[in-house]
Amino acid sequence: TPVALAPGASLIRGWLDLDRQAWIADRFREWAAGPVPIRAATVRGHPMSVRTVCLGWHWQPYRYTRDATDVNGARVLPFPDWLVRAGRRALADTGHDAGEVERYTPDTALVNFYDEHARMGMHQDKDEVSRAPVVSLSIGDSCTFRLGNTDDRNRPYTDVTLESGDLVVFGGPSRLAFHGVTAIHPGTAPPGCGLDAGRINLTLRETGMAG
Ligand code: MD3
Ligand code: FE
Repeated sequence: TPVALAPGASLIRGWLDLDRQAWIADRFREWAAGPVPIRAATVRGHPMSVRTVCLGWHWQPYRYTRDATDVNGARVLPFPDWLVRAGRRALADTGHDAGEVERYTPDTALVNFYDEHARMGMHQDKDEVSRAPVVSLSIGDSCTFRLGNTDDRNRPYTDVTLESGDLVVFGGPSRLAFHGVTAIHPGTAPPGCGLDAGRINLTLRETGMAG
């Protein structure tokens, strides 16, 4: 049953069972190996503490490309159909209407890995042309996720612990809200989730890019 975090933002705890979490963690290890290896993106001259591998389109701050010209020049892996279906099911399960569910065609996943020291500062996701919802899936250690508002990076905000298996859908007025990850909680990954330490977060997005 979904819990509203804010207008347009819904959380479903334990949306992924442990077997699916472990299966996705295995896929993560394959994606991370290449053709474009997982890397810390560089923002204004500094490497992020989070490491990211992309599917479909490659995110380089602050644009999407097909080739990872900031890493090794290779083309990113295609966006798999099973993630399109997962994205649609996520919208349906969080109460989005049938028309929106049918139209939703995520074409990009940003797959983030956090070690126990990694953080993500408050930011807005504005690099997509589409304003379709973002779907977030968490696996491994829990984190403190901070959801702010659309106007002021600093306040007000609500903090929520995201745990392994949790789904969050960010649409409507929450789509352009500031958000970040303020802490990882080491040792909280549940046995059987497929990750011994650290946190994986997948975000599914529609870029709105042609072709
Ligand atoms: C709210 N990732 O990749 S997921 C990101 O846990 C990102 O890795 C965080 O922020 C993570 O850009 C947070 C939750 C999330 C993702 C996208 C959003 C929340 C969002 C877009 C709009 C509003
Ligand atoms: Fe974000």
